Amino acid sequence: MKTKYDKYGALHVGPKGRLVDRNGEVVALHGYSTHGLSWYPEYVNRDFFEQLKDDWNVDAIRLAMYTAEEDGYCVEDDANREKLLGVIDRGVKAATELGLYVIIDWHILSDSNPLIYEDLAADFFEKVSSRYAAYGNVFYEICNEPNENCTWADVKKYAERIIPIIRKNDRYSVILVGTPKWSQRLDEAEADPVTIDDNLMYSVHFYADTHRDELRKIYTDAIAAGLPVFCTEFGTCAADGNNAHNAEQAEIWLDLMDANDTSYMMWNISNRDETSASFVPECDNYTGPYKESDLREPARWYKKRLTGK
Ligand code: IDC
Repeated sequence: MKTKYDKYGALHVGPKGRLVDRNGEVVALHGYSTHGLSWYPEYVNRDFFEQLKDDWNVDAIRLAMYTAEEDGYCVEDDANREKLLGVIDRGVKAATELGLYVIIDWHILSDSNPLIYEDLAADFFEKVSSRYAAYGNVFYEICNEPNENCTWADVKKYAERIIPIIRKNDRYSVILVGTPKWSQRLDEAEADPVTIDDNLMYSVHFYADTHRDELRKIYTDAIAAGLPVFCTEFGTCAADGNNAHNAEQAEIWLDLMDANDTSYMMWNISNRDETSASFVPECDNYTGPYKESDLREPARWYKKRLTGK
């Protein structure tokens, strides 16, 4: 059977900021994000990804590597960094074998400004972009969520350092750039975009029980202006990853994104005891197959949304 990658090939940013395939046809990806790779590496395996692909219609995986949280890439030793690079390698190879797209996510969060660890980021993106230069299915997300004490000018400065490092190795991959305020301020990127490269998209993140019309307006204005937008993370619950699953608001969001061919990735693959996790805590099966009762409500909702079942 032909995989998504066989069908579309390497993607790039086309007219009006839309993601397009090798023939210039508009494509939107629908995926799932891992939880932190330091904490939940078990889910990064081919059998699990295959199930996401076959039973959920997922066509992309986001590998979320925290940088500053416990056991993150920047706060531990070289052995830990090698371990994380190994998990990424396993994830990229599994995704590639299955014809899935894969995002390598430099998951800043408590390190709110990507300039804090920019030297380590430069070294990391040099490593991964040289390693995966020949892989047409890899996206690089250079900073998950810039937040407190971080301006768009800071993010832009960081992007202008990291992008040339990636491009020296890999001329064609799509690079994803986070925006201020936990990846909500597309308007700031639109007012002063990164101009050194034209195969970039800007991230917007929403959590349906927290973010509503105000963020939707920022998003629709950015789309109307032709800004390339990719929703690299969303949740159906509150912004803390927990509390109520708000299916009604989540439907409004995804209908809007579908209408604009925006790609999206749901947070998160794990059995952590929180609403946004895909599996109930009692489920410690990392390869599948899964029973409906293993799934939390948002995961069941997403599966139905993507497959109709
Ligand atoms: C949350 C996880 C939670 C973890 C916390 C801090 O769900 O288990 O304890 O991070 O590491 C984001 C972030 C994402 C957050 C998520 C929910 O990108 O890392 O995950 N969220 O709070 N932005 C908005 C929400």
